[in-house]
Amino acid sequence: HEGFLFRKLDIETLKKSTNRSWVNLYCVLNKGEMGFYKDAKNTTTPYNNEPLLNLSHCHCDVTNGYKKKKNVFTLKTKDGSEFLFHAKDEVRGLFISQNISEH
Ligand code: I3P
Repeated sequence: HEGFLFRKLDIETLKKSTNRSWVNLYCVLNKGEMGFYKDAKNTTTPYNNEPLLNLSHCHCDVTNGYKKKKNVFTLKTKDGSEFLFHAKDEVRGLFISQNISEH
């Protein structure tokens, strides 16, 4: 599974992140890990050199308090970071978050 999603880093290792803008990233879900790339054609160099995210230690939530956009789900990581992901519609948001949660 792969595709573009807008992503915002809300909390970085338990602290409010300083880089708070939405970034359109090419997200690749493969073997229980998620990688983030600026460009769909180049999935060898990750965005910001971020390591692959091991999804078995992550938690998704579609019923979060974010009100400014619809179809936003959160992903909490093991190290206490929290991403917001903006999906194009509700079905896609549910589908993606379920896929993430299955790992
Ligand atoms: C951020 C950008 C985000 C916004 C965030 C801003 O500014 O406008 O879209 O989040 O607000 O800090 P910049 O691009 O200059 O970093 P929302 O879209 O969720 O409002 P925030 O700091 O209240 O999260």
